[in-house]
Amino acid sequence: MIWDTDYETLPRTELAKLQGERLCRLVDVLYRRVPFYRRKMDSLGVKPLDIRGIEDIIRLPFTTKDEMREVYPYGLLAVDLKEIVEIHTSSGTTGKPVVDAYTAGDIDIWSEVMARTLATGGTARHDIVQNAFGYGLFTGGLGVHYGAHRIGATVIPISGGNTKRQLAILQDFGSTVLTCTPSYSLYLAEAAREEGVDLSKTGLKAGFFGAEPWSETMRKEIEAKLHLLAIDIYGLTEIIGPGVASECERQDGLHVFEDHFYPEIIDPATGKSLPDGEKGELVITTLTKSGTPVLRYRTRDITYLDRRPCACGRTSARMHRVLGRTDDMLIIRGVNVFPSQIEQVILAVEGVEPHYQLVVERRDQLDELEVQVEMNERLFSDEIRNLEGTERRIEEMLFGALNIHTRVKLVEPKSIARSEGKAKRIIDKRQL
Ligand code: DLL
Repeated sequence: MIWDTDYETLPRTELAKLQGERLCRLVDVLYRRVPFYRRKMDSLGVKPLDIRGIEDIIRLPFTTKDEMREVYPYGLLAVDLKEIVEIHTSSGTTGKPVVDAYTAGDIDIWSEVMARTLATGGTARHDIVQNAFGYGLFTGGLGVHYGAHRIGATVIPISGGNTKRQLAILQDFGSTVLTCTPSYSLYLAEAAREEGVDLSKTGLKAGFFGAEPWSETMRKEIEAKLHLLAIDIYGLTEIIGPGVASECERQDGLHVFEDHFYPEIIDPATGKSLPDGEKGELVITTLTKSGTPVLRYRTRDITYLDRRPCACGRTSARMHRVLGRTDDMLIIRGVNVFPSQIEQVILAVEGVEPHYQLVVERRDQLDELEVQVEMNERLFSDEIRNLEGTERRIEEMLFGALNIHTRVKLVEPKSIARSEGKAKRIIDKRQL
């Protein structure tokens, strides 16, 4: 279902015009009100009047996460602090967190783009949304919450974790929509099986999953185990939280809500713009936000864009599901490897679970990658199981896909830690 036909199906020429107008206004505001951006523009010799349409965006400076951290906490504010009604931050696990400060108008935009997101999977007023994204400074919980309110659906703000309670609520309240990370949805499915809860008998019909990378194979697994339509949703704290892009029912790329967030793809090494269809780093500019608007933010997420029309009728550019992150990319003996490529291979193997971890070590100057994959109960208890044979077979499949040798280790069911939020897939011991 299309939430806002006026904007979501706007002809592309009109969309470009609107984006151009919004960009000009944004640049003018940032230059006048935010010294951080004025300095950056001055250093490139660009003035607001040089920007006349959306095509001029490539003249503007990029913004990186490190630069944002340097001006923590309020250096990116484009309005008076008294205009701010809510603040979220990134987790800050690798340094100072990045701050997203919302005005009432920004919360309104967030509610709108999240309503568009939830509507893609058919969420409507009569739906009951079990929101298992974490509430708090993380944007997942409140983002979904505002979107569900805008639609008029019933939201159950259960937040992440407490898996038994999730299952009880799911059955007692007849939740029809589930929102959480893809890895947590599989953990829920596993817990349901153990508790004897038949998920095909619940009211679930759609699930909105994101905040971490997942593969097409993982989607199939989630859809089969939870008996719902699984929609990939994308966003990041620096931009607004979830609500930047979402798949439609066709599940063929994520529609970027381009009237609010302008996407570009660049070569991460040179910063040069890349054409549609070519893989590179996604860069986003917020066209309408007031509190902490962002110019050409380098997301570090790798994807590509497709501006061809979608069968659903929306006219916005679609981004391919995130292929990996520039900083999650493992370089193993000179070969670039993304965890998603490994996931795609192992989830196609009979007898293993969608729970895995990658351990990288350096021995005698050589990188070694160990892929730990959980066996399912059947393989684990099978007396004539041929674990070594299975391990070698997966190693061969991985070699076929990645062209590097890995060591595959089948581990006992439940031995890999489950996460209520984002899964931790990589343990890189090389830095120790
Ligand atoms: O994860 C916002 C969000 C909440 C998105 C709920 C979707 C659902 P951050 O914690 O700032 O914000 O993390 C942003 O997570 O740059 C991506 O690397 C990754 N990410 C988010 N959605 C997806 C997705 C939220 N659908 C970072 N697929 C982003 C792959 C994703 N990666």
